[in-house]
Amino acid sequence: MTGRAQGAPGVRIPVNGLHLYVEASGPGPGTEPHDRTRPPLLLIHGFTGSTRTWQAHLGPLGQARGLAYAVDLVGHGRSDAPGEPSRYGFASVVEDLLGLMDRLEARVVDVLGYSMGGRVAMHLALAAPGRVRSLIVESASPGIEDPEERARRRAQDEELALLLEREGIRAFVERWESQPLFATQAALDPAVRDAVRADRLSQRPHGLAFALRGLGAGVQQPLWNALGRAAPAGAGARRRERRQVPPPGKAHGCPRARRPRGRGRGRRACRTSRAARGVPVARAGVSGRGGRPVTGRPAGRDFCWEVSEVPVAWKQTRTYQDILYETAEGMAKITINRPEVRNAFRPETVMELMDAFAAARDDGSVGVIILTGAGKEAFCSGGDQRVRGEGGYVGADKIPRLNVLDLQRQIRTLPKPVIAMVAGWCIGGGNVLQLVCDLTIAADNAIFGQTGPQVGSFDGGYGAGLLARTVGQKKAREIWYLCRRYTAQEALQMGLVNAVVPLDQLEEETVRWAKEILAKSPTAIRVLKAAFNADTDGLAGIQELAGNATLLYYLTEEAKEGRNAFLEKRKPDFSRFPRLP
Ligand code: 2NE
Repeated sequence: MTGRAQGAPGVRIPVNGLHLYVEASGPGPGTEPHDRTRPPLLLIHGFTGSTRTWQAHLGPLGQARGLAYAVDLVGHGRSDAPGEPSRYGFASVVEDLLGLMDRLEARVVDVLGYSMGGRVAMHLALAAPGRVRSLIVESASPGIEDPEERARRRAQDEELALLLEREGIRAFVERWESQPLFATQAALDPAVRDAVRADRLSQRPHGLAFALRGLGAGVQQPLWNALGRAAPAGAGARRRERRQVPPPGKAHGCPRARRPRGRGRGRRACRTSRAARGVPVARAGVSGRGGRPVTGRPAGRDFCWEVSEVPVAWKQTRTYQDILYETAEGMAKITINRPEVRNAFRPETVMELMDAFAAARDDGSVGVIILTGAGKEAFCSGGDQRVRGEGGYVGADKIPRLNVLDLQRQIRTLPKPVIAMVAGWCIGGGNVLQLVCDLTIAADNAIFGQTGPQVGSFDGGYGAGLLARTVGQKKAREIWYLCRRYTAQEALQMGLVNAVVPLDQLEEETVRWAKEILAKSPTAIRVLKAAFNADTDGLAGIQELAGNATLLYYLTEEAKEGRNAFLEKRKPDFSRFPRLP
């Protein structure tokens, strides 16, 4: 981070070769530190605005939310205004905002964007769905659909850009404020109006001119359909209790915010209150409920267009007796469905699980698998003790088995990440199942432990060895020898799980993790999984990693030459393939 801007309450942070100015607001002295499970709120001003746009609101929003940041967009306020026009395009601005989020250690944010800032916010959410939990957009259009109208808008913006460059900021502001759109600002409190005007007059002409050319509504491709496909955190639109939330890409319930038809289409997705136009969110009492995403006020008042997280629309794509198999959006969710026995598994359950994992492995549309238990009471309580016979667990075929060990290996070796989504009891063989998953997201009601030495059993494979690798030798021995129970927080502390979230956010958070992985290179993830296994799984792990090397080799022209030469009954010619150092 860099130093404080002179006379300013914020800091200028270097990102991708320029500095972005940021102001932050958090809990006051003596209050609880920021709750890291709630993402900060990122405020993005409109064209000619700056962090001053939010002056009256940043403090209260930070107090209410735990942490809020306001940023000056490139070319605006106290951020740099570089001379290269390419730094003002949506892609570049989004890249810079993501870099800024990294610098602020804000992996995920809720975003509130006004006007141009709203359009930038939509691009941010689409470019990095895993990093935007919810999006509140005020007075911003997803885009002008009619190409002719878009071209007209571009020409208007170019005219304004030239005015800025030739006649300077004062002439521009006078012209800008004379637009009918701002007529209602006459009714604003004079102090507010003067502040908005002073903010505009303090801008650098070339910064605004470049912003108009790079981020203007005339250059923006319409996002209506894209938003319909991918909402923040990939979740789609939610019809909230307050009703007015639109499905993205569709007209919504705010009477002033219909997808416009005819003249002015795409200029503003909604006309908003006087307060919202002059000083956005003048009454924005943004508040969270139990750590839920903040999504704004009822439409028709300050916030008229809202895209927010919804539960994934899972589709049951295979039918079983003891488990559920559902898929959606690149994920498969496998649920042990025996809540009456705390999701204990019997041989039939394990066989179904193996079949389901094989299906998820073979399904090219699935990139991440979520393993969970039905209900809030339990993830899994291990082997069903009622069917434990002489030599293992006895199923319908009357053969005693410990086939859960095969399932553990299957979860380990299938080349897609498996995330355990754990609520409630995670005990015995159930805990070993979550252990062999790549990642574990736990609800705050989760309880972990082994019971083997109490009920006459043990798992000396992954259950002992991998547990010791995961939590350390001493802790693993404690867990097995004493058969104690551990809370979700204790599990987090010992590295047994990756995150703990409130129970009602468990699926939301797990899906967010899954979608972040889905946005990454599948081959890199696949080989990394094998590499982690190679470190722990001996020759079997090396075999798995080597299998990936062979797979990649098969895809090369060099390997194909060997196969083709054999099939064509000729000598292979490997001479054209390089011997890299
Ligand atoms: C899981 C736990 C702690 C839950 O306690 P609570 O008080 O919430 O429920 P409750 O009343 O104990 O259980 C509800 C019903 O589920 C059955 C119970 O018997 C009870 O049935 P009803 O009395 O209503 O008829 N139930 C729960 N877990 C079961 C199980 N594993 N098998 C059959 N029925 C089960 C508490 O229930 C508990 O401690 N359960 C036993 C945990 C356990 O010891 N699991 C086996 C470990 S060994 C293993 O999994 C394993 C291995 O070590 C090696 C290889 C393969 C497997």
